[in-house]
Amino acid sequence: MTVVMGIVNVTPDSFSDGGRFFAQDAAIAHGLALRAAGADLLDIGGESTRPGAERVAPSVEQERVLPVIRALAAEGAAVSIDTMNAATAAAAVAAGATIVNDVSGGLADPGMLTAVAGTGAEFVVGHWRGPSSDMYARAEYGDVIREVVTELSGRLEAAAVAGIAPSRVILDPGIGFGKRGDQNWSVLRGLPRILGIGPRVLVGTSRKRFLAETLLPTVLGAQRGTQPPTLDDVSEERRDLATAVTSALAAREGVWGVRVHDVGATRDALRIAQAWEGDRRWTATPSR
Ligand code: PMM
Repeated sequence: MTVVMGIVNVTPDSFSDGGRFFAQDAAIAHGLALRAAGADLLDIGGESTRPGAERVAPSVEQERVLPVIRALAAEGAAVSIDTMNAATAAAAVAAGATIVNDVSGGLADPGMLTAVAGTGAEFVVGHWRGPSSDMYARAEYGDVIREVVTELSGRLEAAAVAGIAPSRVILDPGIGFGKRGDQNWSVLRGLPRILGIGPRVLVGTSRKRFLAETLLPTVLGAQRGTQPPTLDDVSEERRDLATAVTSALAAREGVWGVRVHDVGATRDALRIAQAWEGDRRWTATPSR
């Protein structure tokens, strides 16, 4: 069965009240709720990678995430750390994380590959072309899927040179990272080619802008007054339903895991899609 990775953000702006301790308690409670809803893995992040987001100092990031990782690991949860900083990755593994999830695939911090190699953790290698502050400036492709495959293969090779065997690597095409609407659909359509590289594959579409862009024409009827609808009019609930659909379709292609906010909706979608498949495919991917 496809692994469901539940998203736990420990950023003050993720919680209305702000404040570090409040954010940590809320994140721990949220992680436990996601686990109860069927998450196999909890992905803890202390730095937003949203388009336009500014970087956070590694010390601040660690203050946010380490207590949350310790608490969730102590509850028996499998935990990954969503970070682009080598120091945070190493500290997170020492605190109980077993997977380092780097959306930059080791490009943002030159120390990342060596740090991960030394921990023995598994390594999610995201496809990335540069910081979120101006990521769309790099969304220029001739053949998007071919370029993503080539660039991810390059990162896989760099990881191997640093001592991270391909069996420890999970490739992620980086949906929304340096990719505009249609480019994301091209990448999803090309998933078999990403799977063809060899390692396990993780896909994260959850609540992303390209889903809202695709749904936008359907909210026209709901527009208020004379204002045309904007992406904000595509509710979180509708983005979650769209995410459950893309996650089930990705699972059908044979990905190892999906990264989502609404674990319950995606779990249901995966169960229904699997029932359709019967015994034909999807013989369990070992979740290690
Ligand atoms: N997307 C975000 C953050 N971390 N990690 C992986 N492996 N793949 C993703 O697609 C990914 C990620 C950005 O989304 P969020 O800000 O809603 O968590």
